[in-house]
Amino acid sequence: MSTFSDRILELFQRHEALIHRSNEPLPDQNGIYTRYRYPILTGAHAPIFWRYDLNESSNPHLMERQGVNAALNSGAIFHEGRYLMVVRTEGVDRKSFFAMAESPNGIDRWRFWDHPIVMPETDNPDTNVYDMRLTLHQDGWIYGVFCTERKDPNAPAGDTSAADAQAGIARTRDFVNWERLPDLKSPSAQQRNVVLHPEFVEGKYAFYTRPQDGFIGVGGGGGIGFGACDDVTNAVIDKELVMDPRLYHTIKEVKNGQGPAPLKTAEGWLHLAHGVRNTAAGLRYVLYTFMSDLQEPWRITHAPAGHFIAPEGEERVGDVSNVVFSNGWILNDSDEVFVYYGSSDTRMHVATTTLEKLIDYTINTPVDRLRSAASVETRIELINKNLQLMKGMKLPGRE
Ligand code: M1P
Repeated sequence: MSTFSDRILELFQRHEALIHRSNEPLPDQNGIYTRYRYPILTGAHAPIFWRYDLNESSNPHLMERQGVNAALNSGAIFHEGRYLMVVRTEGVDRKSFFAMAESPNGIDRWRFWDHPIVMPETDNPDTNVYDMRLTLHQDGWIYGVFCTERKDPNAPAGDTSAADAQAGIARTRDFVNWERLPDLKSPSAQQRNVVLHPEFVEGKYAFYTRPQDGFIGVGGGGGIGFGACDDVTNAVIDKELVMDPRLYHTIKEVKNGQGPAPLKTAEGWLHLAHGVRNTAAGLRYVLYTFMSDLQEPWRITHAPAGHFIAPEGEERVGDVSNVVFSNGWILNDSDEVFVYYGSSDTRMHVATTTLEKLIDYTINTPVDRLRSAASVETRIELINKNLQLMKGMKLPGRE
């Protein structure tokens, strides 16, 4: 018969085996990025001592007392040579909280730090916090902008799900101590997917926003917005410009949102975003990229048609199925890019690529010409160019 301590040992051994499982790159799919066989973080990666009471007298059956349901939409940063994520961790009580995780290579062996982040509250306590975007700002601080959700004070009696989403702002230098600043104020009723731009724009702090009338539906609002404020410690955006609107019959027909903070490149600001469309099976979330002007980051210069990453295989299924969502990516010192994305609001994955490839993809992929006939025209141009080049080549299927 195994003793209580044997069973604890076994729990820790199984957990260590999970953390140390090497990830394997999957065969090249599209020349743009590499996907990996396993998710990089799941609820099961949460430390044993976050979930179990290890005291035999208070937990003789060694039960999980505070389960972790999911590890999803995580912010990311490459900081002093360290690959770090601020993970949206969700307890089985449905409350999300932030927790730091670290990996030696950005791909595998992700391990949570011993304690979750203790995020200070404002005078109006958050019911739920999630989806933090990290920005190392020109002012020297590392900012985390996240969604703070509270019960809608105007909800009719008996409506226990109406909520109010706003952008919470906090800053840190060490990811342990966080200074909470007042929530962003903007002309929109609600906000989600708000991201701080890394540099001052015309001397101001600039934010990507996502104006929305309601909590789930964006209503008459939507699109990726852009707005600026003088003082980040009392962030008030007076004017919000929609820089990337929702568009009929595209991947961002229903809603969209900025992903992580954009990367500065010689060609412009490189952005990653999510787009949502409706289907008979519910909403489908995919990722897309675009480039904006270096001096006027609200002005989009390149916008490839369609999705960059869409849910595949097991990514399609989870607590909210058919979703990929990214609020974190890392550019390391070797110009490698690690795109971190959550699948179906359940687990985290990575796709790796390079800055050069992402720029090439974003600049040279044809735009969405918004009609089937125009899409066919664009494809026929490619086909005809290729058929010329293929003349004289010995290719399988073309003998
Ligand atoms: O459930 C899918 C996603 O829904 C929200 O994103 P958006 O505001 O664009 O609809 C967020 O709650 C996100 O966390 C979640 O993955």
